[in-house]
Amino acid sequence: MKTFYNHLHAQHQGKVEMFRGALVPCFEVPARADHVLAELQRRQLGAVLEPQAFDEAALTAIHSPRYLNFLATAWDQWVALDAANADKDILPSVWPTRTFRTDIEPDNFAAKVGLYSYDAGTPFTSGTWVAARAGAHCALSAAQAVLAGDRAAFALSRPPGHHAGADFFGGYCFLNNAALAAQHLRNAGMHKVAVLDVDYHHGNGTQAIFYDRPDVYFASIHGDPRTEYPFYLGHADETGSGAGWGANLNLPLPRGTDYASWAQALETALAGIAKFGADALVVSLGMDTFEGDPISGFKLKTDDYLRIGERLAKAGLPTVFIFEGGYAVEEVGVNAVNVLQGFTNP
Ligand code: OKP
Ligand code: ZN
Repeated sequence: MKTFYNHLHAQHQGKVEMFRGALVPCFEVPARADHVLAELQRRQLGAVLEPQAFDEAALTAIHSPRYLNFLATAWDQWVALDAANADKDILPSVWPTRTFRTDIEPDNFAAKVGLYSYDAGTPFTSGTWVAARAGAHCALSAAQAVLAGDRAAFALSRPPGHHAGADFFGGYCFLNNAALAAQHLRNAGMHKVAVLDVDYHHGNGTQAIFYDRPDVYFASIHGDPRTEYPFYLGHADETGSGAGWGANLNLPLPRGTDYASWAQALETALAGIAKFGADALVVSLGMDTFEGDPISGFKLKTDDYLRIGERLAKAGLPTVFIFEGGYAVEEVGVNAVNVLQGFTNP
C-alpha cells in the first residue's frame, strides 16, 4: 500500500491548548506522524511518496472560498496586529452562538477567528496553513492512487481533519481530509462513496459536510457525545436530512467500551455501508480508541488493530485511509500500521 506523506506537517506545531481553565501542552504533536512513518518503514509496508500538488478547486469542492482565504491569510493578519504576536499562536476566545450573526465577517481579528472556529483547543500557528494544505494534498493523492487502480492507499497527514467543516476549524482540524478525498472520488466518477470514521471522537465536520447528500454515506463509531468531545453532535438519531436521509449512521458507545463491543458496532457500520452500495471507502483512521490514549476512553489493544484492518479488507472496497487522531505518541505508529498490515496481509 502506498503512503502519501509530506514533511511539511511538522510546520504545524501548536504550543498550548485551553483545557479546563488552563493552557496545557498540545496533544496533537508532530512526533505522532514521525512514529507512524518510522513503523511503516520498519515493516516495509509499501512506498512512501510525496503528494501531488492540486489546485484550489480541489479544496473549494468542500471548503468555502471565504474560509480558505481566512486560513491562507490568518497568520499575516495576526502578526500585523502586533509584531510581538509572532511568538504566540492564535487561540480563539470568542464565538457567535445562537442569536448572533455569522453573515458579516468582523474586521476585529479576534472576532474573525471566532467566526471560523468552535473551540479554544485548536491553536493556529505560523505553519498551520502550509501543513494543512500539504496534508490535504496527501489525502487527495491517496484518493488519486485508488482511482488509478490501487486497492488502497494511506494519507499520513496531520493536522487531522474530521472535525473541520466547510467553513470552520476546531478539534485540532483545519481542512477535512476525509471529505476532500471522498469528494475527489465522486468527481472522478465513483457514484457512491462511504466514509467510515473510527476515531474516538465523532467526525462532526465530515457529518455536517455530507448530511444532506445521498451520494456520500457517513458512518461513525465514537464516544457518546453526552460525555465526550465534540459534545454537540454525534447522537444516534442523526440520520441525514432531505435527500441525504438514511445516509448518516452514528454509533455512539460509552466510555470504557472494549474491543468486543466496538467490533459489533463495526459490523453494524459495515452492514450500513454494504446496504448503501458504496463503490469506494474512505476510512477516517483515528487511533485514539487505544486503551493507552491520554484523552480518550475506549479500551482497544494493539493486536485489535490487526483485526480491524482484516475486517475492513473483507468489505472488498477500494479504500483510502486518512490518519486522524491518536495521542498515545509512543504506540500510535504500531497501532496505525497494524490496521494497514491487517488490511494488506492478515
Ligand atoms: C481530535 B481528534 C483534551 C481535550 C480534548 C479536543 C479533542 C480533539 C480530538 N485536553 N479536546 O478527533 O482526535
Ligand atoms: Zn479523536
